[in-house]
Amino acid sequence: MAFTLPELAYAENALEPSIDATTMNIHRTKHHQAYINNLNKALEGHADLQAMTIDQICANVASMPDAIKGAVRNNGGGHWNHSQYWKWMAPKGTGGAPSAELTAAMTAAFGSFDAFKEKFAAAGVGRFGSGWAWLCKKADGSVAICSTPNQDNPLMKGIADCGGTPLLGCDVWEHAYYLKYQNRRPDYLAAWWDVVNWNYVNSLFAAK
Ligand code: MN3
Repeated sequence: MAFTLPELAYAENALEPSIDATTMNIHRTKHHQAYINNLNKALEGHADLQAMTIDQICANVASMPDAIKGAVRNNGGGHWNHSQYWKWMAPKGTGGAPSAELTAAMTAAFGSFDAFKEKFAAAGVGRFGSGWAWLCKKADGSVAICSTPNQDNPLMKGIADCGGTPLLGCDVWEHAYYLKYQNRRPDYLAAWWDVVNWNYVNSLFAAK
């Protein structure tokens, strides 16, 4: 079945002032939609791959046919990453806070919640060019920060340098912030904390 653009759980202007409505609209209906269209096109004629979930597609992309591997990596990653990104955000004041269990894991890994935020932002600011910053849960239950280029993500076995289950990811492509923040990626990342949906992050940490 063809992949489609997921509905937003909030209005396009609901993340202002952190994320402006115009950026949300273009990012979702143009950029994310293009990843979906190109993924569906790449999968045409591959019924076995079309039957997979987007999580399975990301996990197995390294073993896909060479003719479509690059397109599926870029556009399948783009679809998974953005579908989660919209869910990792919520209007300011509604996203809750890290659970006691997640806070304990972040404190064990980074020293404190504030130190986590500094290191996560540094991963985003330090990503040269386009990509994502991630907080992941490892197999042993600990958490770690990493970043990936382009639309790669930690689900991509044999491709991503980092592994684990993504708990939180931030898009640091210029299209995610340039209209409002221009070259000031650190300002976007600083404002982004106001709209993180910790309730969703907590549910991922508890589930996996
Ligand atoms: Mn994007």
